Amino acid sequence: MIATFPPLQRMLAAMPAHLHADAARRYARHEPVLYQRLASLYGERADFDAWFGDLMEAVGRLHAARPPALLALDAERAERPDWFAGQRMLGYSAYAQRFGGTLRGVAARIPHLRELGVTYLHLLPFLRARAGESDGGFAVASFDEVEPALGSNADLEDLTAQLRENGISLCSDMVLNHVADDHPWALAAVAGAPGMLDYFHTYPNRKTPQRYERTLGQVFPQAAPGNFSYVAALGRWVWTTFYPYQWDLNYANPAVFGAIAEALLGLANRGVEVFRLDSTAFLWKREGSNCMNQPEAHSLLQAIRAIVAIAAPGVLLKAEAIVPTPLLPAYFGSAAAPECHIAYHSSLMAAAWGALAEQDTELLRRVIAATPPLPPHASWLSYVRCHDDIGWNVLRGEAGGDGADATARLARISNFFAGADGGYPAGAPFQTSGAHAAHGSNGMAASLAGLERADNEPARQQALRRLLLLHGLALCFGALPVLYMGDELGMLNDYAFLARPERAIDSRWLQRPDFDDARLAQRHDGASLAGRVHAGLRRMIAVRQERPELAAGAPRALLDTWQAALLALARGPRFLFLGNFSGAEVRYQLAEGRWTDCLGGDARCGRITLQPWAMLWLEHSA
Ligand code: OTU
Repeated sequence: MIATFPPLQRMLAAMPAHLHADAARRYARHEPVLYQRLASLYGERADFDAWFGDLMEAVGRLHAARPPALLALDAERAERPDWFAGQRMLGYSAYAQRFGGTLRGVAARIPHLRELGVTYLHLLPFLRARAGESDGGFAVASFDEVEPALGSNADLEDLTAQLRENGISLCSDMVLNHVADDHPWALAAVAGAPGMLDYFHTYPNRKTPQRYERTLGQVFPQAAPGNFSYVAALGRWVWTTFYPYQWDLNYANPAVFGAIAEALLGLANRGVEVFRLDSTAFLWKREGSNCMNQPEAHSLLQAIRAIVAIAAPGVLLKAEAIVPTPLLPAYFGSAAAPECHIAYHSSLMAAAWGALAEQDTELLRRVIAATPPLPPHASWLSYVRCHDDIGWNVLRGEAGGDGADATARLARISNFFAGADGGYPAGAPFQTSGAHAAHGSNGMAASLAGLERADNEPARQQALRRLLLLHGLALCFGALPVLYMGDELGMLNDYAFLARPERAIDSRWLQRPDFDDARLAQRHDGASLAGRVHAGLRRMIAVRQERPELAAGAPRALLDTWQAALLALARGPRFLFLGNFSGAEVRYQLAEGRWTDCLGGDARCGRITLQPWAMLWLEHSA
């Protein structure tokens, strides 16, 4: 009668005796939140306690399977719970296929990452993906198997080990919200296997979907309109927030939670140190709401955090919640019930681009002012670009301040990046219904900053300044900054996707080029554009590494500049970031004393001038 044993006993029985004492201590600490959150979601079920016991047995089994090197890492990280929030942490994000061809090819790029100072590599989805189009791997067909075109599970274990030896943590996506329509769970549902339909949200007709649609938003209104798809093989409507082949999982079913938790721990045991929890905001559906950021979604994340804290305590969770600024902090949870260690600050990213477009830092200042201090052992993630669009909707609140028309304002920004009126950007609107609407913008950072269109040296210099300005802010803000593959070399848009009809509808492919080895070879050539970008970034990264006041948790303060285009961000009493987001010179009165230019210029004092799009990193030296 094993099911009547208490859950702790069942967990311990699944692991060898030498792991018992530590595991029992972690269990005592995290079980209250875990049990409470899961009981709040599933406690009404008659079999809840038996299910919870099964879950803890699985957790014990997966902890027992954790390789010794990772157990050692767990112990080391427990000693330094802020290890990921320091000023030496630097991330890099890439598609494995684009960056290295295969996982082995990625391993061969480690010297490039080390030279940049990277300590954290986010490889976009590398698990077995749906056959055919797979939303860049975000339609996962197996959580237990590396995509065969990229390599094997053994290659993944080799890669994580090599990265670890080089001081780089591997971050993997964990696509929680949905699976591919050819994932075994979906196939089993189609085959009529008992219980499998309940892994998904399905409906016999459009009645219920239409009720939900009244309050739902749309992520891909052009490429994949609506949130439900008719699946002929099922004869039913299926909830598909993203593409029709990505079936949303039903977290009201505890079996889904258990399966996902086990999949995550399994990957952690292969050496994944950080999980990017994809689309975390969408996990729970509630009629009459937009089905984002629901309290139950937070309960699910807190339960996952507790399981990780028990079974793989060195592992980090990162929230990918692309939501308005006021809704972001909840993804860190609280001291009593922590959630994710790291959260994307997409408002900061979007507002920085917005500031370039408007030549005004108002949006940016609003976002920074609305960013609360971090809870202990947590970090924002800052970035300039990623594989997705720059989503403008997260800024509706800030853009609508003081009675402004948020839609019109964001549409102007979006049009600007599409190159309207002969502006410098070479970008594309994303999922926008017209010039008066705003959804997102796409393009590589360098193309959006003007490098693609620049046809003379002054234009190139200004584009470079804009590119470095945005990266400078991401590096100074107080976050884990993550570079996007190719941006370190000023790589430009890739238009090849337009030739493939199934991709042409999704301009995010603009920013998914193959890594350019020719540019890589130029990185030390100061006469080349790649070399200029690389050197500029390297210098900032090196300066940041030496300054603890730039760490994620260190204090920050916005200073008044009395000029709309100029952002002044103080980090501690001595460090000052100044950024001119306009094409005109701006002046600024420095506080008394001498200021060293950390990026290599002359020392400054008194009233100074910043050239168009120029940036200064100053340190008070008197
Ligand atoms: C995430 O993105 C991924 O980053 C995308 O690449 C995937 O297409 C998507 O999930 C589905 O797996 O909703 O909360 O607007 O920002 O799709 C995050 C486009 C998401 C992305 C959005 C996003």
